[in-house]
Amino acid sequence: MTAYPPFTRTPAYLSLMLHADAMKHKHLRDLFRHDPDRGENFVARAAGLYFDYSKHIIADTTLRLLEKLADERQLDQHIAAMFRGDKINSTEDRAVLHVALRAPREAEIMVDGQNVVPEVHAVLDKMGHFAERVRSGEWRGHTGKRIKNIVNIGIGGSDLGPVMAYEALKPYTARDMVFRFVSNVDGSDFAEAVRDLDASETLFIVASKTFTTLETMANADLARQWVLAALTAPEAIAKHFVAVSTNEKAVREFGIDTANMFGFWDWVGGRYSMDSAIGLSTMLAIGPDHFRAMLDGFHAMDEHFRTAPYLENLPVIMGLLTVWYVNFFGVSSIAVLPYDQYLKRFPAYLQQLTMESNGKSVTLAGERVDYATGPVYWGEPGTNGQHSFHQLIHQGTAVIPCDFIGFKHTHNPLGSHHAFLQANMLAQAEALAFGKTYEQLRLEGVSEAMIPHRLFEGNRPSSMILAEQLTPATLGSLIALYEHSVFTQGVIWGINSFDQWGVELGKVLAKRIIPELQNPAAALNHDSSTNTLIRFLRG
Ligand code: G6Q
Repeated sequence: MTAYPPFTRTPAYLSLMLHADAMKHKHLRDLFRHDPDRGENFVARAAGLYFDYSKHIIADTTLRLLEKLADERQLDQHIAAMFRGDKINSTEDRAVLHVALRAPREAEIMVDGQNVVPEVHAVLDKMGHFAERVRSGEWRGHTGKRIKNIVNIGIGGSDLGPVMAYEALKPYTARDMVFRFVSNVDGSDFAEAVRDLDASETLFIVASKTFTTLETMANADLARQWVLAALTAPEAIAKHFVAVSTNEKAVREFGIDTANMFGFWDWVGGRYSMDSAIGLSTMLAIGPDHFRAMLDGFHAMDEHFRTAPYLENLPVIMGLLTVWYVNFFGVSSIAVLPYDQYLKRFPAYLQQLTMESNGKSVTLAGERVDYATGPVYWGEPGTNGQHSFHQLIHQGTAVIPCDFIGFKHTHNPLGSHHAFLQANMLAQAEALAFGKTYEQLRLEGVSEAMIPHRLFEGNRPSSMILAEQLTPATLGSLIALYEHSVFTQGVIWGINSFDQWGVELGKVLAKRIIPELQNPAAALNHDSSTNTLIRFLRG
């Protein structure tokens, strides 16, 4: 890459500053009035997704300037570098190749002189073979009983993706099996997950890239004790535990046969790993064919991101719109509102993907940024959110751009439910954009005293992401859309979206506090608040 100016020194940034001053005085009502075809023009389609971004406070000029910004920040070269396997995660000296996890068998992606695609497919084949054996009942537990229960033990990137995908793809899952997910180092999480399960019918997947994570190893130990308490024989472990990890040695030391270990690589970040072997629970739930369909959905979006011009490119448009609001409108949070109950864990999954990736305040060169970076992502499925927090989005003082996600067809066509759901989604976006004016309220006979309370200013931006149905392929495209949008934002801001040093300090401090809690006589040398709290908790 040739030298290029920092974000706030690009000519496009300065033009966008001036342009934003003008756009802040525009209302979506006027933008739609002046361009009646806006709802058809500000639309992009790719990989089975329809993306309407017409209800954003933008004009053609905004898009041209954002395109220029992407150019000046050399986004295309960064995209090429990621797909090429360059070590763009410089603080960990790693390539960033989640796109290789869904590359077709014949593709070639080189890391350190070696094509990684054959290894990816070898692991997928091994996972497929294993999943078929468990699902068909060929793989038996220690006492000869069929495995009916799968418990995934993992945390963060080794949990949030698998839980989300299991919930999202429930209509495709083996309904005669039970799937549970244990993440927290709170005994209650494990206790509740196994309380009604029979150990002889239960398989644990210990999912941990490093196989050293405190929470996961503590839960894996509990699981081992639980299995041994029921089945007594140490050989039972081999039938009731498999591992997903990059750390073969630690897996062996735990007592899991490495023949039952599914590997992945250091170029897969935790929060980008749900389509690697970390997705073993997903494959067990939906079967290998649906899992591969999900990978195809990811890949379709990858190809679109890699090749489409900026202003036809869904992840690029989405990422640039985020930059537009964060850096030129002072927006600090984005709501994700899936109108599909199966996506109930999608906002939680996105919290990690977006905030662990772009919650950074130094550039790749180690300089402190003098502009805002990653916004807070949060949300809940509609229509539930409408009866709780939407009030603030409609009438609060903060502008919170929303991502609405909806589907033409439901998996459960019951009564008029789906029409009610879709109508509510469209109505929310309409109300946010256009609001309700003083004149409208007056014509409705609302009293002068009540008008300020019932006024909807509108001009609240939102995107609408639609697809035919929530299928494995659609889910893959949707996740890849957000992954690449996050990357686009990171490139514009000049930060490393793929490390997570900010989670380290707390872990180190916790290790020091554990013995202090367990030993009431231990001397305490923290601040007076932490010391007093430790004394309170050790009782
Ligand atoms: C994700 C993070 C983090 C990680 C967990 C679990 O990008 O690195 O959420 O996934 O800390 O790590 P292990 O898989 O190594 O147990």
